[in-house]
Amino acid sequence: MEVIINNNTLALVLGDITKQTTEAIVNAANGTLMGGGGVDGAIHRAAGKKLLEACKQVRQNQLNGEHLPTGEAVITKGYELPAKFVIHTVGPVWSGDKKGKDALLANCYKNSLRLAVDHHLTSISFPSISTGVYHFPIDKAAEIAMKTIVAFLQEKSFGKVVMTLFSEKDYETYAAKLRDILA
Ligand code: AR6
Repeated sequence: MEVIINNNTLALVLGDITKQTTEAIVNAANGTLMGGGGVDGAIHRAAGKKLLEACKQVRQNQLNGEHLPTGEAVITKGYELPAKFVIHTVGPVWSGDKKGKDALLANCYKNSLRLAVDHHLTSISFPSISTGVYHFPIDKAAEIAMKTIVAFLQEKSFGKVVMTLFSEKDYETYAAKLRDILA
């Protein structure tokens, strides 16, 4: 599915984000930035060892050794990936007190897009942040992601945003939300 919003393209695709050829891909990381399972593991495997080194540098130089807070984003090169850059963000974990989690998930998309703009990038691919190991309900997550991206594209002259879904069910959920928002 592909729609044009204010001269920008928003595409939903079924596939593997490590294969995407947008200038940047977004990683659903954890605060340590030291890799993990799911999409994070796939990105680190495909990018090669230098990505972990770059993440260590970011922790040291930009975060004073601390974890990347939930909802925030940092950028590294993409190394062996087709994408030139990886934007790492940390989604909220769906457990305990759910208050404020919607806003934190929206921040992941907003801050990743802001970082892409700051680096003069014109294309970016997102995975479905927080809906794997972090258990954010997909229906809610899809609505937040699509609303945030559509609002951004309505405001800005950016280029192309690709939402990369890893299962047909996820793809259908995001597509239905996007159709609702644009109706
Ligand atoms: N391409 C696109 N999407 C993918 C890929 C891929 N190659 N692999 C998985 N997905 P998750 P989270 C989908 O668990 O919920 C990690 O261990 C997956 O099907 O990767 O934000 C981190 O280190 C799901 O729809 O991320 C963190 O500790 C979506 O990506 C934690 O998991 C997100 O699932 C982050 O959890």
